[in-house]
Amino acid sequence: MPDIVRNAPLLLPALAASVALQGGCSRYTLGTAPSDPPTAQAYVVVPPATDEGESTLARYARLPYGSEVQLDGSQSFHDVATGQSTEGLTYEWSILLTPEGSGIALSDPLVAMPTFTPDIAGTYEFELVVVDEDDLVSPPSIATVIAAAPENLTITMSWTTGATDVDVHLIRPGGAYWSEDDCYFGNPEPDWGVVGSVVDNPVLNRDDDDGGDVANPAVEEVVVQRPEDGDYEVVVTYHNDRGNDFTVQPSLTIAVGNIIIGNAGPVELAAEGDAWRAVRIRWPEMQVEPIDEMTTHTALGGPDYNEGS
Ligand SMILES: [Ca+2]
Ligand SMILES: [Ca+2]
Ligand SMILES: [Ca+2]
Repeated sequence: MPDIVRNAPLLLPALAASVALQGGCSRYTLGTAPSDPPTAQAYVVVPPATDEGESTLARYARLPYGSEVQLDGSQSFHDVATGQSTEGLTYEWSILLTPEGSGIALSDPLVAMPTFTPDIAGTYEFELVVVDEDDLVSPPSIATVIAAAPENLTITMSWTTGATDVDVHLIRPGGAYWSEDDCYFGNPEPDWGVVGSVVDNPVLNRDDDDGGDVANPAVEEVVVQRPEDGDYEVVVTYHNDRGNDFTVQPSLTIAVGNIIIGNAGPVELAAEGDAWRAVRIRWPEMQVEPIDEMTTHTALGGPDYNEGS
């Protein structure tokens, strides 16, 4: 049991209730102190960060939305002759606050450990009171869940041909290829979303201009920590064949955090300037839709960038 449980005696409400009871209450035998009301303890169960870790209890917890959250009132107690006990307690949870537009419900508001699933990002507040067998009601205890939007949209493009340069492009919702709205080697850290805020900017995290092989594929990677809403497009361009006539076979993996939400390819790009409009990424739905259209750098509006190479 966490130490915080025993360090939260809620003295003032308990004293006030004791004083109020001493007047005309004849339930208690002379010489016996009247019962204090029980103590409610509302917590959020925070899952372990790793498989080996253990869950912890918190008053406030920041958790991703979309997965089930366990509330825990089982540390609530009342004082009995032998110490603290949960026996005879009943639990009453209520929802104090949800983000606008949320439609959540508790699995059962009258059990010690109900669950709910945050359906949109924002703050959820729950109040717990417990009632003992003498119908004494505890002061309320509040648990808060900050449901966080998923983070770290990661687009990874790889290919295995040496002495070639292939590029990944992540194009902002509504944006154009090879512009400020395209994150690629020529624009690796643009300011998208809220101007001045970096958390919604894409970053070209890995770049490669000389290819690789099967054992060590060439990899390019774009990461956006908290993407702005909208439909992103991923384009892959065969930028430079370094004077060789090699065909390249790029493929894509789209992930959110550690969870892969989509794959595409490999496809064949035969000549430099060939481009693959690969996928559309819908955010915040986290849906990857294939476009799979073969085109060219020039047809997409790109400039003549490597003539004569
Ligand atoms: Ca490249
Ligand atoms: Ca920004
Ligand atoms: Ca390389």
